[in-house]
Amino acid sequence: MRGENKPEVCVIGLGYIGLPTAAVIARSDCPVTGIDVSDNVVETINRGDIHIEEVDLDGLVRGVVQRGMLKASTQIVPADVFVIAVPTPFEKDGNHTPDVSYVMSAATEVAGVLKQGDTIILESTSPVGTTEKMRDLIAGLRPDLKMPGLSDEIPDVALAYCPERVLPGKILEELTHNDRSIGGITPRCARKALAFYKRFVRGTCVTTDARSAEMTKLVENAYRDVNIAFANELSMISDNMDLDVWEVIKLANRHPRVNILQPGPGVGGHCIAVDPYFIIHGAPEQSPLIRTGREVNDAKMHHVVTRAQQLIAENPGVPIACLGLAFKANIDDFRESPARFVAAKIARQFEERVKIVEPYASELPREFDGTGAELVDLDFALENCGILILLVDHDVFKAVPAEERHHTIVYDTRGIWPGSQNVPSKPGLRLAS
Ligand code: SAJ
Repeated sequence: MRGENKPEVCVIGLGYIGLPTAAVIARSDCPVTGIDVSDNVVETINRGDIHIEEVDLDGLVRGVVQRGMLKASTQIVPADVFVIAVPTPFEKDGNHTPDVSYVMSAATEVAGVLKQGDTIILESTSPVGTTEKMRDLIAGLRPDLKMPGLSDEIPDVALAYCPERVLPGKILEELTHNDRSIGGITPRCARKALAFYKRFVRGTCVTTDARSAEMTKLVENAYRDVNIAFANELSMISDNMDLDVWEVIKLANRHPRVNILQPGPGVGGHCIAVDPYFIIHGAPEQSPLIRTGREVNDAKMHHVVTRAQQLIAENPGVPIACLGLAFKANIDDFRESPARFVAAKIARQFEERVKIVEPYASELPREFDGTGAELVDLDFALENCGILILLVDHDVFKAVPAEERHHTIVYDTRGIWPGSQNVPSKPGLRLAS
């Protein structure tokens, strides 16, 4: 513990969540050591630079590194509070089985430097029961330390689960101002974690138990996924009924108790497209709706590919531009991106006819190698391509006025260009979504 009770903090995993979290904690004058397996990430941060694109993060990291409040290392160090923010991907079994091995290896590292009075907080999105599993692992590795929830004795260590719920593009703001669920293995653990979060969180912090907090995180994202699936299902139905889904949703959302989300080319990213499976894995028989939501959102990607192929086949020889590869607007994150999936399919089929516009990319992802597709800027696409497949609602695309695209045939999967001209499969029909 540094002067004035400032805990020494160790953040494990310096990715999209870990690095902003480490920087915000350092800004609250708690000295932070960030741990990452990548030498490049560690060197970048110790130079005061960042390896991920996020609003205002560069200035904050530079500031706390220069003040000596944040340093990075590949070697774990003793601390008073350990925050684990490592990835929880799927196992490679193709069954969407949650892989918590990174969490368990981080816990093993922490066990090696753990001491009485320390607090361990898991932030990684995890299947229900993971925090208890971590406790049991550490209890086995450190029989000299009393772990919470295993006996009536006062434990030597506190353990809690506190999910991040930040939106890429608004991470620093939401890290501080979002409400937080703080789930302790015991109520005492929750109180210790609460005291820590109160140092830098301005949102309301609500304590609960670790399992409820784990489930809360998964439920938030599954709720959004199912709602997006409803919008995407509506858009596929509307396509076949010659209806404008954007118009229908706009009108329906005028109802005081209706709030339909926006259709798109599918659901991407490492959260909404992943976390529902953590629930399904834990309750395969009881999650038909959540499972169907996943299936509908994945089906939407294929629906978009089919309609784009139709439109392109009806306009032989016309140069094509796919607009956007990121999984959502105004970010440089291409993980599990439906836009990337669709554009790669189009590129493999139509080769040199295909141009790709992605303001957040300096080169095309590997799956475009050998396709003949080329990364170009927006102006080139507007001047040289007669078919525009709009896949991501980046602000720079939204800003394209109608007169600059009136000569093109548009497939707008995001509904940002109302009234665009199209040559759909049925004459006179506008290809909306
Ligand atoms: N999407 C639609 N239609 C919509 C909203 C989103 O098609 O109306 C698509 C997006 O284009 C994207 C995907 O869904 O492909 C997910 O985007 P998002 O903005 O809904 O969410 P993420 O993945 O960036 O962040 C989510 C957030 N969760 C919720 O809003 C419940 C964020 O708060 C979480 O912290 C984050 O997941 C996470 O890390 O879990």
